[in-house]
Amino acid sequence: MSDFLKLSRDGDVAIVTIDNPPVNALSFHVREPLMQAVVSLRDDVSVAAIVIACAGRTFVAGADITEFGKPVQQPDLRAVVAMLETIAKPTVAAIHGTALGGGLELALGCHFRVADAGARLGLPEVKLGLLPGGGGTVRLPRLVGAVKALRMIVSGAPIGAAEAHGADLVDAVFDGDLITHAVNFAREIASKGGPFTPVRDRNDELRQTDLAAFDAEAADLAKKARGLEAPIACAQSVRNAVTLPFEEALAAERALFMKLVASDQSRAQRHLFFAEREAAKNPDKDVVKRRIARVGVIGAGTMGGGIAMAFVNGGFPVTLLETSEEALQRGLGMIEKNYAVSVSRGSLTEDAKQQRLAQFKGSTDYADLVDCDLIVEAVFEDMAVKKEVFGKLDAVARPGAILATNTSYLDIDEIAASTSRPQDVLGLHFFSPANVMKLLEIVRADKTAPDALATVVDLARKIGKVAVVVGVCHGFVGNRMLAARGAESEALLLEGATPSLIDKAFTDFGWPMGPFQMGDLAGLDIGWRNRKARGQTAVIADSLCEQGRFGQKTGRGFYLYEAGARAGIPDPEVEALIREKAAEKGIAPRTIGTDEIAERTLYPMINEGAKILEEKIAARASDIDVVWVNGYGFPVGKGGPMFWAGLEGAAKIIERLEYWHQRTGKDVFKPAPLLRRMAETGSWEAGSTA
Ligand code: T1G
Repeated sequence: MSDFLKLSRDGDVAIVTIDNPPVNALSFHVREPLMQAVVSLRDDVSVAAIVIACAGRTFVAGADITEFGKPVQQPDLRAVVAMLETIAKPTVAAIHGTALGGGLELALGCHFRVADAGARLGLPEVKLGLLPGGGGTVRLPRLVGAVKALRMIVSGAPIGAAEAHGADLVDAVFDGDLITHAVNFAREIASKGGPFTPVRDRNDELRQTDLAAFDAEAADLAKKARGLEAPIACAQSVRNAVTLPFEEALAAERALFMKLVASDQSRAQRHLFFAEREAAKNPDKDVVKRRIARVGVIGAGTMGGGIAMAFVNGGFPVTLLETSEEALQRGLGMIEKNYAVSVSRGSLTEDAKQQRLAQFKGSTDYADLVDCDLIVEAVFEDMAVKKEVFGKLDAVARPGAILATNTSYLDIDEIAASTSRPQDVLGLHFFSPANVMKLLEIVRADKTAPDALATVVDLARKIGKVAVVVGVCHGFVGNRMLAARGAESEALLLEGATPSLIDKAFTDFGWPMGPFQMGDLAGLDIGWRNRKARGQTAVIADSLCEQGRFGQKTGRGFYLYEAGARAGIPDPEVEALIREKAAEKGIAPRTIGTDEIAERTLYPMINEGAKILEEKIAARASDIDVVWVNGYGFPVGKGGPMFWAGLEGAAKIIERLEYWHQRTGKDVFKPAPLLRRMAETGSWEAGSTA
């Protein structure tokens, strides 16, 4: 039939096998022969039933994302599904691995769906700034009900085969040889005789929809959209399925899809999809990786405990080391508490919790790290302390063990040089809480061996992290740009802005929270200690810390926190302190607008990103976007700072940076050469090769 699609027979059952590695995306070169196959099998009287299946590791994982933004080649997915629904003999989709997006929509075009027990089914288009454009918003509610469809489509989260069976999305779940089961299932159905009702004509579920309950749920979900268009469009399209005739709802879905696919938000989220995969690619895929069976973590504090959980959750037993039994028990207690919270939320069973806890071995003796293949240090952020720990590690760790530091700022080349094995030293910069946050900045030091680096890049995927390899500089990629973004925050306060005004500008932009809310959450004392260590000052933040205002943990920071409250309220004392410090510096307050806030915080951050690319600390601009979206909450709908710079316009950014450079004389505003080249060429990469 074609290289991407095979036809075979098992007696009177025809099997259509899609074979388009790596994930059987529904590219045009699949859709065309698929359409031909559907038509020929429909009309072949010797065929009593049709099974649609896939070769390789998964069923169809969606439409081909690389085709978006290009002219659509016919037949498109909707035409293939519409043709499928004209078939009178039973059609059965045999699902293994994942049936996602257009893949599930293709399966919804079949009369029946059977799945392997390990299969996952979902419509994740919202994560690409889209909605299901192949009829998913109109057909899925007809099977699982409008509210469940709404939840599945607005979250984009896949469900397992058992849940899908319970929701009538799949008709049977099998273990073992799926194709044989599917053929037998199809033959049995055919033997019972039709008619077989296409999903499009199944309206019973929809008729039971409580529209008021649906709208309440949709309104709730809309609140969490934070300016993203796709979740709203998804909810509207599912609602149309309830209120409009099938064809009208399908046409409305198409119109919404076409609007979203052309939007900057979807382009941004598609950029991130490929950027994450590019970043995770091993710089040296042919190098032989080291074997990692057991992991050691030094320090059982907030970071150490979270890192240890990340490895255990990823299937690795952990030796957790602390300086004293008391500190060790405190750390293990915190870990147990965290798992107990997951059990209470239903995201973990009590059994699973016990199994995971059994993977931890606590110790206060460095000698117990001798059987660890990777050891991650997460102790106090001080160079002397780090060197002392690496000195001890150098003495006890087995030859070939990888020695990693979780420092957020410090010079890893200096730490490596304090050992006799710098080739085994690198940075694994986790983000707090380390068992939750996706991002992992992997810091390649000057002497880090390629096999050590390749080993941890692979390991990151195994523990569910989004990895980005970066070079050594102060603060690496994320924290270095964070410093540039924060450089003007204090100046903006002194000149008349308030913490809540600046934070509102950030949340309006799409961030989960602004810099002052984030500071209060993380603890103002961390930055204070770092500034003191570097001989730097921040008049307002330092004054707050001198008063013991460390943020949420002390109930007062830039905001006031009533007992147990996570949301802070503006504190007149802080505003008075700001005015007092401004007066001391002879700065008269003035009105500051949102544009100015963006120009003096986001533009310097992008400029710093350009310098990071110039210095080859990051391999590509999209890596910086992956760092910021997965580690610092940069809005996904804007694609990350470097992608957003393209939307905002590099020429405009340069013009405003030059204005503030002239006005303030501050280097943070001096446009980087690569930013200028980006303005000329329109791309960071083109600029960086010049
Ligand atoms: N289109 C094109 N390429 C894709 C792709 C897709 N849908 N999915 C994956 N790839 C590439 C990916 O870039 C990588 O390439 C390789 O396949 C392996 O992927 C009309 C609008 C299925 C769970 O959103 O979630 O259908 O880097 O590294 O970790 O309604 O891929 O090797 O060159 O991720 O095993 C909806 C997207 C599309 C699912 C497998 N579908 N894919 O994860 O492998 S929109 C999705 C995934 C749609 C219709 C609409 C994951 C996976 P390279 P990988 P993995």
